[in-house]
Amino acid sequence: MPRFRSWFVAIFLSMYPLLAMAAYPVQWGKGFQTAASPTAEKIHELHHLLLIIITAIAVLVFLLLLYVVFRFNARRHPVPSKTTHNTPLEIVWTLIPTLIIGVIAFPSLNLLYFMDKTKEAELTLKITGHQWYWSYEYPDDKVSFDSYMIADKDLKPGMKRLLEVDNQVIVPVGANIRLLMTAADVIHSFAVPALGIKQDSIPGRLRETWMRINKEGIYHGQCSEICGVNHAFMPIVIKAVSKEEYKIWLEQAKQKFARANFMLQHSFVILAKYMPERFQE
Ligand SMILES: [Cu+2]
Repeated sequence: MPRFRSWFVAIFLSMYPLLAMAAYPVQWGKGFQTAASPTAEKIHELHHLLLIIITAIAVLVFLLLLYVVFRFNARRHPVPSKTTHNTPLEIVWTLIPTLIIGVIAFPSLNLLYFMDKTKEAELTLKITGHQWYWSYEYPDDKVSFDSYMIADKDLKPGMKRLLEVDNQVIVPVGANIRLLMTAADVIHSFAVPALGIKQDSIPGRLRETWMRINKEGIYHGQCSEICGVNHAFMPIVIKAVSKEEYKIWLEQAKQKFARANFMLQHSFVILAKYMPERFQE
């Protein structure tokens, strides 16, 4: 029995770092995915602060309620007080909640502005939501591609169902990356929990946020705005690699996607060329 237990502990401990580092949902996963960007770290800090405050408020209100129920019930307190106003008490119960809101508002607004944009962006990534896939564009390097989910039947061993795509977004680790978002049809929402990003992408508008990924790795996300029948099937995969690897990928991507983009841009010309005469005006 002790032997079995030590094995169990060993297996559990060896799995724990994996679970803790996962940037995707895991069985029995609780709490947040590990923060992999400054924004996500700050969101977690704010969450912990709020959790302490709301727990303290809930405990205080619960204790006050218990006190009232036991101390002032009809049996123990047959003649109720007729007091209607108590100025010092009213000042206190107005002032304390106001102070609490102030304590919450300061870090909350601070975080909101921190998430808003980055001053020194090394790279810009434009993200467009479509029904039902994402397309990505690196405007500085003239690279753009679409990213579709890998269907269940095409999954290879070790792949995560509903969370893998054919073309991953490759970005350099540690770089400030400006994210510009829009949508081509309906409202989508670009959400990657480990990076602390959740931003609606809206047709006809360009929205901005940013990310800096702390650690090399693969980060999964999903569209988080109900955008139609295949809403659940437009995942996001961001892979953070070293700056050298990124440069190599960029060169390959230019070649790989150039052909596809050329075909797309010229598809009407190509079609017209091989179409029967009667379709040509
Ligand atoms: Cu969507």
